[in-house]
Amino acid sequence: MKEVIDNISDFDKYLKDTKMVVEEALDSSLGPENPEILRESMRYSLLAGGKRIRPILCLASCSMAGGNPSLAVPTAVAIEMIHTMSLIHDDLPAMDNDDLRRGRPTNHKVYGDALAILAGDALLTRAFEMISLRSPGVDPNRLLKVVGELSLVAGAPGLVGGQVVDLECEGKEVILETLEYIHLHKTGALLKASVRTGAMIAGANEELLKALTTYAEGIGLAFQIIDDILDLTSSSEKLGKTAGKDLLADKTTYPKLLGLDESKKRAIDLVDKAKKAIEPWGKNAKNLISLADLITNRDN
Ligand code: GRG
Repeated sequence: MKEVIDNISDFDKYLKDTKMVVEEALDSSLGPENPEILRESMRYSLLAGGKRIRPILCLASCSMAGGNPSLAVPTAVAIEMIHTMSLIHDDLPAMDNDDLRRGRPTNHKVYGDALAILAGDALLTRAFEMISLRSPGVDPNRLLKVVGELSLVAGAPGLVGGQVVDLECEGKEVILETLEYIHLHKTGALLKASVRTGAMIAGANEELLKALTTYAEGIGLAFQIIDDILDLTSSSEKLGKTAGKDLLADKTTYPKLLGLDESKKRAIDLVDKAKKAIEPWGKNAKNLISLADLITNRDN
């Protein structure tokens, strides 16, 4: 495996190099699976591109906490597997019923609903295998913490709970508090865990873990606000998924409740607060600070 290049003086290079490390690790994380069609379906979604923001956050956080980011690569891969699983399931006819994801037909459009569900299941369980059985060189106590963190995030207290509330709210008037609940669980929880698990692998102390948690909570909500804005203002080509879906489905979003300008302002304020939480760590925090800016400035 290629060593993670940890160059904090050139963020663009850091991003490109770290993304390459993640892509290579994802590529070698699957197989041989039995039967082959399951492997194909898992690879189809896992290697379909994507910004890889969660694994990059995990590796950057590990570096900031003074750890060797190479040791966090299996966890970074696991997080991208959980994320990909949630996208596959979210796109199913029984959920959001979408046919475009990461610029390609959704998994169930290619492999059928049953295999899409099973590929998601296999990715979710492989994620925990990556951490518990394929993370050489990491203190098992730290790995146990990571498994615990991600089991909460992937389950009822996180992604699943958020998705259930989201489905229950379809076609109903939703207040800001409920919208925030959905976002914090569907999107914020995994982003937060990405940052926290990287630091856990590095053995971060409580003070740093607390600051990183505040940082992650800010960027997690900002990320989803920007997602709502982009759904309204961008195109399907740029997003790689169907644009304008929220409006069509009359979904409650930040722009719907607060307007575009106020939503953008809220995202910027959240990112500012997030950055402030880790600023005391100076140059070690530089990459995570640049990643926070990337979240508000992104166009897909
Ligand atoms: C079965 C454990 C389990 C969970 C499934 C379906 C579901 C529960 C939850 C849905 C979670 C979901 C799809 C949230 C949306 C999060 C979001 C903003 C996705 C887009 O993330 P990006 O922009 O996408 O990082 P890329 O493609 O760049 O990775």
